[in-house]
Amino acid sequence: MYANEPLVLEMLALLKAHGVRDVVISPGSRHYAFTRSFEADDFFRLHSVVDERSAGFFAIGLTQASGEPAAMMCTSGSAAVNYASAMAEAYYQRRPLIAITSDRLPENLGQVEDQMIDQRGIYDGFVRFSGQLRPIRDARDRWFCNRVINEALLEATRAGSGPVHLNVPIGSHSGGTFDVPALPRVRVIARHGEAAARIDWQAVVDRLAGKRILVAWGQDDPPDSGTGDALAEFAATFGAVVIADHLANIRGDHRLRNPLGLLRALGPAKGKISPDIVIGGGGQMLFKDDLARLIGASGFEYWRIDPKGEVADPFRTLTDIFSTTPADFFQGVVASASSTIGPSPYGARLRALVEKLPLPDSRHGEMSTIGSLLRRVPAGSSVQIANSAPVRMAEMFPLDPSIDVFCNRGVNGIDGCLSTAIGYAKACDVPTFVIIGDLAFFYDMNALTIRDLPAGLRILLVNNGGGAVMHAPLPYDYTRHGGRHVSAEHSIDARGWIESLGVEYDRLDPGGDTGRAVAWLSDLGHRGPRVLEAFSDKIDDIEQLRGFNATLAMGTGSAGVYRRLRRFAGRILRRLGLR
Ligand SMILES: Cc1ncc(C[n+]2csc(CCOP(=O)(O)OP(=O)(O)O)c2C)c(N)n1
Ligand SMILES: [Mg+2]
Repeated sequence: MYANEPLVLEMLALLKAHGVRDVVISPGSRHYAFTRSFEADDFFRLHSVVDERSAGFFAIGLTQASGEPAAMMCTSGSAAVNYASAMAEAYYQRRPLIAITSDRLPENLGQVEDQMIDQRGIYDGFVRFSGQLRPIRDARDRWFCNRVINEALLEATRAGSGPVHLNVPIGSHSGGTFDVPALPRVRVIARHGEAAARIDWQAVVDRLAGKRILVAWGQDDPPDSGTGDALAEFAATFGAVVIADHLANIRGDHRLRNPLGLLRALGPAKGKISPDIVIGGGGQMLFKDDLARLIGASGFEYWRIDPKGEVADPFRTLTDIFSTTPADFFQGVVASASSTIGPSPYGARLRALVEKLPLPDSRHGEMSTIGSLLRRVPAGSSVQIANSAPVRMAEMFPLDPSIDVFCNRGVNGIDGCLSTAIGYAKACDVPTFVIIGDLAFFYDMNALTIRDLPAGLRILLVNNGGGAVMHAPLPYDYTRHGGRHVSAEHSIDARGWIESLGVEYDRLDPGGDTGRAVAWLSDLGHRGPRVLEAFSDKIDDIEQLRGFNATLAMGTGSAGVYRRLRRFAGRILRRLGLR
């Protein structure tokens, strides 16, 4: 019988699933629940070696003989340190050694606890992967430990092999029950081929055939034509559909228009709307949390395409990693798909839903000014959007397929957005439109002193007197107070600074002629940078976004409902003295 201890069960089930048979155990009671559970399973070949230095080198010998990974487990403190020399040897000899070290609970560190040192990172410099586990108390802990153990075991044998470390905090080394008759079914992550040639494409096609497939792509450079065509063909073959925000730079009918709007409108997916398989790649996704809400409960598999083969599990259902380029993956699958595969109706079904989504109305404010500009940006230009509300609002509007879109979405900073845009515009001979809020602008305003600003640089500065997006999660009764410290309310404008630099400037006030102002900004007949500062109110702006989202969530798409909601929100704000 196995220990009635979820972390022990998860560890053993995954070692077994990844084919790790040899386990070298050094004596100790801290890991007794593991030891006794290993003893209960004939799959494992157990070896007892007292000295942890010797145990490590002994395990290297096992890997030399079998060509397979070997695990070793010891107690905490100097025992764990004593694995170090064998770990260093394994690193340079490229041997798949899995060091599993017992530890005390992290909160006991430095608290006069017996046999406890800081074991995080003790093999740094000669280990491929270091995972810090935690006791499993709920589903989130279980997902986390499952992912980290999978990640370590995948890394041990990847591209030439090497040592990995899993540090296991154990609360108590006495008691415990051993009445679990079988290991649980656990999620096993597989990594397919470091080279496209090694992937069994037919097996991949068999798993995809007849399935509802959603391709969810994150921020990426515009795909080359080979990749773009391969994705389009893949979507057509399987009836798949692509959900990606503007920053993914994917164009074509297979990409859903207005993904954020669709996700808001759908709510948690049921039945025919829920995907069977989600295929992902690229970087950050603006709507990751919304997408997780949509598909979270539907039990889908998540496959990740990543040339580096890294483990990223944003929806906690990762099952397969393809270490290939997107072009290799989509071409490989399509080449093996027989003509008898009928495309599933999934893509067409979601596209039909998108057709019913409304666009935001044209009331003055941040969202409508951004929409007006995006409608006028000339084909072949680029758009650089700053973090905060603008990047979310821009998502509500369609864009000409010739326009490339960028944003510093790697870590979502409001710093440096203007500098990045100017760097891009200088190196790239296309008109560059920057959409930026006031806080992001003033943060990085000295970027405008960069010499020789590009002639095609056009900046829409949406000045709503603070950080509108900061108000989105605030409760109504705090909104009034939140202005000072949460959203850094101010009444600064940029005119003086911009004109002092000799850059052309115009302003757009509420009630002003948006069409004329936006036409001025996007007039490429003029050679030289321009800034349009559009003024609005940050609470109004965020209310418009909230109201629009609420309209979408009601699923009617009716402008009437939107107006009713706005009136309702207005009444509440007036009652609270905010308007
Ligand atoms: C360097 C950095 N500091 C703080 C934040 C937190 N933050 C995110 S959005 C935002 C407000 C931005 O306001 P603004 O540029 O005026 O855009 P708005 O939401 O008003 O359109 C802040 C402070 C951040 N992302 N990065
Ligand atoms: Mg602002």
